[in-house]
Amino acid sequence: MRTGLVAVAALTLVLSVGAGPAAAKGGEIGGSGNEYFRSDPAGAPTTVHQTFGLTDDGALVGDWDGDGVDTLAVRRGNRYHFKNTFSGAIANFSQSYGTVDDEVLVGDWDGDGVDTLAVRRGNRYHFKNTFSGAIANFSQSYGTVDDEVLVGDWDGDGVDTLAVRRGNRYHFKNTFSGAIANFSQSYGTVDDEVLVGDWDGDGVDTLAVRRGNRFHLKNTFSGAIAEKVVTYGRDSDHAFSGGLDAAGGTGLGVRRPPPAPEPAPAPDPQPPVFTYGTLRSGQSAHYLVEGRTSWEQLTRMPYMDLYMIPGYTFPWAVPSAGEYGAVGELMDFPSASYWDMIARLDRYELYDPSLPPDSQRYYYRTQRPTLHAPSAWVYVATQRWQDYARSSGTLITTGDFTRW
Ligand SMILES: [Ca+2]
Ligand SMILES: [Ca+2]
Ligand SMILES: [Ca+2]
Ligand SMILES: [Ca+2]
Repeated sequence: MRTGLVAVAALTLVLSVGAGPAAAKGGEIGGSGNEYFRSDPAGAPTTVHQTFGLTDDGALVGDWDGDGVDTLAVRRGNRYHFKNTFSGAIANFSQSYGTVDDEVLVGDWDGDGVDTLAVRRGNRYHFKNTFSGAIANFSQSYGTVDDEVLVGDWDGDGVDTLAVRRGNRYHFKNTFSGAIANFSQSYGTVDDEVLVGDWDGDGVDTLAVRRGNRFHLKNTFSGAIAEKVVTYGRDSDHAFSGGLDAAGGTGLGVRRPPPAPEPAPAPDPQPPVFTYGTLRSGQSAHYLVEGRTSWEQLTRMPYMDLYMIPGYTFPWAVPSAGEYGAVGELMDFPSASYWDMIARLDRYELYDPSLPPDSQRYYYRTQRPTLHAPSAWVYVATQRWQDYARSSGTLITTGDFTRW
């Protein structure tokens, strides 16, 4: 995949050819994500890969500076942030227009080569020819409130106008007055996603339908057969159209949804036990587990301190804010004997799993992460013993009972 840097260099080359009519058309791109991929009109592999805005922004494409290149804008409420290049995170300028609930359209309503906004309310459209001021330059009623609306230059005069879709029938309007369509066309099916662009670079915008990642490009207003079929992007992408250069007609683009988060691993039904005191290798109670483990690993348990308490010869695990934590050994047991071993350790620690933590004699058993296991059983001092350890005990500063 080519990088954005390469694409910008290519763009500079193209710009010297000279500006032509804007070619991006229509409404918001839809979907989510802040990664955009663009291709040239021939449907070549990605020539621009751009990251812009936030994943939940509304997104639009248009020629905001009249150089013949269609670029992105993002919408947040009724505020629009326009970008004139394919790289960099900062918008070139911004505009507020309409309300947060308006459906927004992009087109070149006055034929000056610059795309601007329009908002739709029901079947009434309020067109703006500049990027400042709240008042529409003119308005038009067309079609019904239920119509899907498209924008394009259907007659090649450089001015974008509306079309409405009803099922798979499209009613094209070349002017901003009058209720009667200039002409109509049937294309594709009622379920097709439709795009508008000048696929053949003759200055006239026509339809394309998208099925999965295949785009059926139509260059005329009659006949059911696509002149060209292009494969681009992924089924899960949201598609749009836009011109990458001044001369070559409209290309395809996709907005890619952010990757789904990795599913959390299933919790270990038999996590290892983190031993930090007398159960450790060489310590007085190690005989309870010696020769019965399936796996052992020296490790640390962050956010756990070890204390000695006067009158006792074994350490007490006390939750703390310390990232270094307690040193100990992870011990796992064969699956067949696992719960027998846990029961054996519970008895040794005087832990009764049928009682809540505060009802335990010394310790309660809970799970905590360690450096070498996402979760491990650990016997933690009950709240009463935690308080006593902090007030009257001695912190094992090394975190290691065997080196204290
Ligand atoms: Ca531009
Ligand atoms: Ca314009
Ligand atoms: Ca026109
Ligand atoms: Ca055309």
